[in-house]
Amino acid sequence: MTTGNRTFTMVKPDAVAAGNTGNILAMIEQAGYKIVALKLTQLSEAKAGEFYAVHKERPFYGELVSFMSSGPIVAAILEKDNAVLDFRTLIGATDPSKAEEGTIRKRYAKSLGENAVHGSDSDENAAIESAFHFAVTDMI
Ligand code: 3AN
Repeated sequence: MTTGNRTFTMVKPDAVAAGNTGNILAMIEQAGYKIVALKLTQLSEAKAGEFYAVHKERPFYGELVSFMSSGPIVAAILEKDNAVLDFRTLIGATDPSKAEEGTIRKRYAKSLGENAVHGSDSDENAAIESAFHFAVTDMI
């Protein structure tokens, strides 16, 4: 894996429940990403807590963990040049009311908490988050 060409994403429980998984994956592919690993899964509260441990001290941590374990998610590893930064642009601002037109969150996010999609914020976290969800043998 070349540094900088992979990112990790989750279609969050709100978007999976609303039937938007296919549309979101289509937007991702149309933006030039190749899907190199993909699975439908559900996080336990413990696993969601571990995934978001960096936010442990934040006031929304409990809400975030309970939401992220509330239903199925779709986890994926995506490949493209400049994957992490370009994907942050594609998903848009954390708060969908501040997200640019044409972004995934502008189109599909409900609120700051239920914001449709996750995207890694650095190459280092992309690698950590990918390894959290996938074995090397799951990746193409
Ligand atoms: P992003 O997902 O854009 O990287 P982070 O890392 O600041 O945003 O936050 C992680 C997740 O925590 C967000 N995707 C969102 O679901 C949730 N979150 C962030 N801020 C809030 C907030 N003020 N209230 C509720 N949930 C929040």
